[in-house]
This record gives sequence, structure tokens and C-alpha cells, in this order.
Amino acid sequence: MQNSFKYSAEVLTSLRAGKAVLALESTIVAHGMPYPENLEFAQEAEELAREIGATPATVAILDGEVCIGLDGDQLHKLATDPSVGKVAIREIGLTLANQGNGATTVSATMRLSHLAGLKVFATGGIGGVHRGAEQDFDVSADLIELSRTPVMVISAGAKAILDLPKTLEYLETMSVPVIGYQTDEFPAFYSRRSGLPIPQRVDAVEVIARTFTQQLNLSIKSGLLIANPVPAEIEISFDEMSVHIGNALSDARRQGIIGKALTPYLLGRIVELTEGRSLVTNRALALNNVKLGAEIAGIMSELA
Ligand code: PSU
Ligand code: MN
Repeated sequence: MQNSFKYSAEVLTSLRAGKAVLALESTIVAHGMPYPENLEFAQEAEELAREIGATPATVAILDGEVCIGLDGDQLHKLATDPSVGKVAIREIGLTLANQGNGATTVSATMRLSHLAGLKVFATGGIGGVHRGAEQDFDVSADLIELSRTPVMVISAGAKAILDLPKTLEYLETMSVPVIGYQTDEFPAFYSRRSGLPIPQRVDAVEVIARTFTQQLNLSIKSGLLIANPVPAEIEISFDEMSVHIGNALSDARRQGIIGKALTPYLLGRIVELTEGRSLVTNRALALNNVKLGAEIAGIMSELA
């Protein structure tokens, strides 16, 4: 544990008692969904984790402090305050130095969770290799962090706006284990299927928990990426999404949107193009990951 961090009372109690804690990120709230759906999602995610028996630890930087677990006012600030920046690993230092506010991405949440003593983290979909990366080199810091920080990340695959085959190749090169939960295919965020085979499949949560425990016992420093497909009743087909994603990418290109602004722009544009349906699916897939993450965190705490 890290003394300089500000832990919520419930997280502190759970950590001291060796009980299950599930880390949650904050960029999905501040930059991944519009208000008020983002706040509703954040509250629902925390409640769902508690129902399953894991204490939620939403990670963010507020007033220059790393917060592990937030109260209702802090969640509200994240969801509404435009001064809350998007903080990946490389922005952590300056945000703290400026006494600033930041929503943490998958990369920053992984690192801060690890320092805080948390092992399991649920998000929506990770960042990855962007389409056209052979030209502009846009590769998410999430992939780098997965290769060097031992935290399990529960995702619905990588976001479909990305180049999924290149993302899988990159994960392989960087020695990041990828496990499909009850699937042989890498899920494509909004859709259950991408047509891309996944290297390893596991059907039982106990095996996932034991797999990560083995990695930790051997001091393997990479994370473990769990790919958990969106529930069938709420998915949007890969073919339908491909059209919207193509249109959103052209709009981004026309407007010259690049760098850290690209992913939030694309997610927002796709919500518009699907008349809100992608937002319903994004919320459902992220909650589905919280559910699985909370179950795994529970088993991990018993194994420890
Ligand atoms: N999952 C979602 N919505 C999001 C994200 C994940 O359902 O907004 C965020 C995560 O914080 C992830 C970030 O780290 O998108 C990726 O941003 P980039 O492509 O700039 O690395
Ligand atoms: Mn990028």
C-alpha cells in the first residue's frame, strides 16, 4: 500500500481485512460517456461490485491526490467537471504537481492500482493499436502498461474503433497473456465476435483466479487481459458497427482529431451515429466486466 494515497474508508477496511476489492477506472466516466449516463454508470458499477461482495475502488486524481475509492461528490465531480483531464501514465506526475484533477485511463489505473495493492481491475474495452498506426504510430499506452504491471484487466476486448488484428499481435509481442472468458474469439467491444481467434480460453472463474495467482507467485511482471464478450441480448453486430465506425473515423480525419482526443471523440460520435444505442451497449458491457471482475476478486482474496 502507498501511504501518500487517499483511500476511501470502505477500501481501507477491505484491504486491511484481506477482503475483495475491485479497481475501476475513471476515464470511462469523465471522457467515455456523456452526462448523465456517465454518472449513472459509475454509481451502478460501484453498486454491482458491492452486491457481489467486492468493494469498488474507483481510481482518480482529485485536488492533487491519488484517490483509491471515491465518495458520491467525487464521482459527481468526475462526471461533470470539465477541469478533469484524461490522465494516462505520462500525465500522472504533472497532474499531481499542479494539484490538479485527472480521470485515469486503463494504463494509469493499472499502475496506481498496483501501487495501492489491488490486483483486479474492470473496464469497458482497452485501448490498442489504432487503424492506420503504420502511418501515425498511434498505439495506446494501455498495451505498454499491460506488459509491465501485474494487474488483471477485465475487458470486452479492445475497442472496435481500433485495428484488432494489430492489437492482438502487439499483445503477443509484448508477452501479455490474453484469455477469452467462455469464448474462442477476441470480442470486439460492441459485438461478441471479431472473427479473430483468441490464444487461450477459460470457462471457469476459479481457473482465471488461479492463473493470475501463478503469475504473481513467479513474479511475472505483465498483467493478464481477460476478454469477456458483451451479453448477446445487447450486442450490436460487427457488420453494423463497422459502418458507423468507418463514418466516425472519416469525421475525425476531416476535423484533424488526433492523439489523446481521438478515442473520446470516436466514442462520442458513435453514440450520435447509433442514436444512443452504442451507449446502452457500452454501459452493459462495462457492467458485465464489473460483475466478472467482482467474482474473480472474491476468489483471489480467498486464494491469497
Ligand atoms: N473503455 C470504455 N470507454 C472508455 C475507455 C475504456 O468503455 O472511454 C478509456 C480507457 O480509459 C482507455 C482509454 O484507457 O479509453 C483509451 O484511450 P487511448 O486510446 O487514448 O489510449
Ligand atoms: Mn493514442
